Amino acid sequence: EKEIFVASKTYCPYCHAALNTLFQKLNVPKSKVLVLQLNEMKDGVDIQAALYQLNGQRTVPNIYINGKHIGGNDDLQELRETGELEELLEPILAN
Ligand code: GSH
Repeated sequence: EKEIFVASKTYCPYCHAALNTLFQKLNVPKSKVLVLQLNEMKDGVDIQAALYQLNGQRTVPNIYINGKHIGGNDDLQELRETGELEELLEPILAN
């Protein structure tokens, strides 16, 4: 079951940083994260437009954790610094 969603682009350094934080630094299993590489998808532009309608964010990475919109990489890193990210990830890493 995927509890984290990351709309990404393969060439986006902020996406690389966000995915590196999740997978390398925080050891989130790949099985818990749905990563869509929008630039490789036929409907990627439409998905990005739909995300903008949902959360007002135009850029990637566009991150959700347990259905909660987190924002981009800068938002993710800020949550990490305050310790809130570890809290959000706790139930995901526990099972
Ligand atoms: N402050 C944002 C973050 O930390 O996530 C920066 C994200 C950003 O600028 N992403 C670029 C983007 O989405 C790609 S590297 N550009 C518009 C687009 O690709 O449609």
